[in-house]
Amino acid sequence: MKKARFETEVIHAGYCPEQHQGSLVPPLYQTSTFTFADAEQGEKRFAGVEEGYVYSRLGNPTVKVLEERIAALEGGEAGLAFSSGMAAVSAVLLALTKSGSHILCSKGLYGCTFGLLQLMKEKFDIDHHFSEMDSAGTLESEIRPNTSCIYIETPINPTMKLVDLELVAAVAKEKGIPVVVDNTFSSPYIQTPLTHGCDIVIHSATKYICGHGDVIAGLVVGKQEFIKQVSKTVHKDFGGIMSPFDAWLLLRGIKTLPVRMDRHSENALKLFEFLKGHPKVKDIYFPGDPEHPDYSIMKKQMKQAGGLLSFSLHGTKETAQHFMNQLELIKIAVSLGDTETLIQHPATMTHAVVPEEERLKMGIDNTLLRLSVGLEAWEDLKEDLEQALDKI
Ligand code: LCS
Repeated sequence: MKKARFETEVIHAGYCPEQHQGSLVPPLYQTSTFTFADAEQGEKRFAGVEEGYVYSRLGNPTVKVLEERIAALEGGEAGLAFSSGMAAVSAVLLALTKSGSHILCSKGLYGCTFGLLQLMKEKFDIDHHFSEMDSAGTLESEIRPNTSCIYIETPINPTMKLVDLELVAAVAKEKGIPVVVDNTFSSPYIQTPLTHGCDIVIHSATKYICGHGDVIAGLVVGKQEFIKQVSKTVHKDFGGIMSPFDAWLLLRGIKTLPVRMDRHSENALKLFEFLKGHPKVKDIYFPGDPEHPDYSIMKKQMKQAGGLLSFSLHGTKETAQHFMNQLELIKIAVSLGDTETLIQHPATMTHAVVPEEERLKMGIDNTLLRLSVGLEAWEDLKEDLEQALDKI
């Protein structure tokens, strides 16, 4: 199929009905294994001299459609599906490092990614450190001879700080170091890191890609050679693969990604405008805020500001918790990118594993709250926030 516009690719990329009895929707190949016509065919498939499916941990037709679709959307050569975002993160980091390696990271990361880096350090002597990544000079001075990859979240969970992808990619290219970007917060509709010179994209597909809060999944996009290497090693042998049913649900969810993202972003902007001037709100972090320190980066690399914002309150941890408890429509839950608006308290939830000193350095204080703005009528969300703020 010829390359089409994003809104068309989310619906069609990677799938050809003629190859599946004309089925409009990709069929669910809910099978663990595939039969061979004869023993010789089995031998050839295992040897890789004949194309075809063998066993669903090594590949599955439903999952394959999703892998091809996400690769098309991110502008990459190939995709690979995982059982969770963390399975994708750990597979990529294990593929790119070895004992004694060093990983240079953006200043903040999702709590479990932080936990994984700790584990890699303790078990495998794979070191890391956090960088502001705010100038070529800073980056050049922080890259070590054993730096084997640069790992970025932008926007950073949950502080909403941004990293200039072109700046990092340019320095990394000169040094021959791959740049990995966790694109979960933006989805490919808002930001495509590969088109800014980065090498590998990761998604917790649990979030916007799924969009409906009913799947845990991960996706990786990169060069054919890298994806093949991961699929033949960590993916296959550690086995954190995606189930066909989850791929089928994701193929359904992803079709509406552009429509949903537009609405998430519009709703988030409305709530930002309401919260920004509110006397009980101490600080607000939203990339669409013209006063956000990284606003110019947002304009450069993101199509729109997205559906997430964080804000802190005047008061203490208890004030933040009391505020959350007053909400009636907005649900208290981790995860993000769902149709429902969700609020969470990073210091005691998503980033509870990060030691307090490190957490504060990342910019996560005890009153910081993260709002994943859903698809409800923004007026209802605003009224809910308003009545809860009135009670603190
Ligand atoms: N990367 C980012 C940026 C994330 O936010 C998450 C999960 C992951 C990776 C891991 O993905 P998972 O294995 O859960 O599919 N973030 C969560 C969050 O902020 N709240 O709950 C989970």
